[in-house]
Amino acid sequence: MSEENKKIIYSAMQPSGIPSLGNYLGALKNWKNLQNEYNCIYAIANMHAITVRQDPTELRKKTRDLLTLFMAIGIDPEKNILYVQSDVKAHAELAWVLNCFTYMGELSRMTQFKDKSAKHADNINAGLFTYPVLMAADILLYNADLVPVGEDQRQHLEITRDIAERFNNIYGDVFTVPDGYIPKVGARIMGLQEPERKMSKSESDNDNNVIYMLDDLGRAANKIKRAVTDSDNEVRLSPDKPGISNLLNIYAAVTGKSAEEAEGEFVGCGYGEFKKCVADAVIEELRPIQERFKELSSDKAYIDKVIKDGAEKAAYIANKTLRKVQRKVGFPV
Ligand code: ATP
Ligand code: LTN
Repeated sequence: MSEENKKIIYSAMQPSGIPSLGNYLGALKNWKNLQNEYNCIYAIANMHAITVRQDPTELRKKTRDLLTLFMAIGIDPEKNILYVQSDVKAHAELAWVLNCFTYMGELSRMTQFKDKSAKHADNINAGLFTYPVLMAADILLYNADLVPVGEDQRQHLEITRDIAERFNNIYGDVFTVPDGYIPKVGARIMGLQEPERKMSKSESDNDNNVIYMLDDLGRAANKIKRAVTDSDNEVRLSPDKPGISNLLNIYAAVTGKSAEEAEGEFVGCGYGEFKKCVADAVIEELRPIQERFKELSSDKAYIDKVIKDGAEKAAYIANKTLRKVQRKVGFPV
């Protein structure tokens, strides 16, 4: 299919920490797999990241590291657009306009807002509240058809669609109304120590709960071996076996199988042996990514160039949409 006829994929990730295995299996792995079939645009959502306090030096480093990791996974910056959100001013400008088409009531129903304000009770800022509006601006600026994300972002995609439709109803067909692309397996990886809560790169107090993509591989294997399970020693999927079900999901997502296929492979297998198989699969997935990350990180000039080129390509598309919106609402453009 020619480049012009391909559908547009857009997604972003916050540089709020080193990505977790959850980020990888829920989002990044798909991002890589989609790059041949679609025109893909992937951003580092550093404007979203400052909705919770960040150390400035650290944030700059995490931003570069995340972009480097995108490439280490195999996302090609020549075929796709990789860029840093704050490099493209149109995001902030469109977010303001969309704020005026979003209701307080709908924002206050967002579960991520409720969770984050409970966690950061000393800093419930307006940015945290309007976070989904900026996310809608991200997606709508690029006329995205599909947005590959994990399960936790489903509600934010719904509000994006609502905002787009509301705007289109008033001004005509300005925005493409996007669909989510949520994987069947891996869309919600749970913590290894708290399998009833999602694995999160920045919200965990217990290091053993999360596998970070750049973890020492021996350490990653140990985290899996220490993962919380239960006492009946049967490897099967069940809502009352959240730890084992999570490990089965991880294994399935890494190997590209369904959760049921994975379950079938381990019938009659003890927990020790099962955990070893999961650990081996995860490690073999992470090893080449870590090696490539190390190589790429040493080429500072190349990363600078990818960031600069990405910003230019993204701004070109974003500015076209922004100008259209500004004309529609009556700004003198
Ligand atoms: P934070 O902990 O800083 O809030 P996060 O780890 O939840 O961040 P995001 O940057 O908000 O990650 O999300 C990046 C992508 O990873 C999103 O598409 C999100 O749906 C996906 N994702 C995050 N956590 C998981 C998880 N545990 N399982 C599957 N996908 C996930
Ligand atoms: N809120 C998202 C990150 C994000 C995003 C986006 C995802 C910011 N802008 C646009 C998809 C499309 C999250 O994963 N927490």
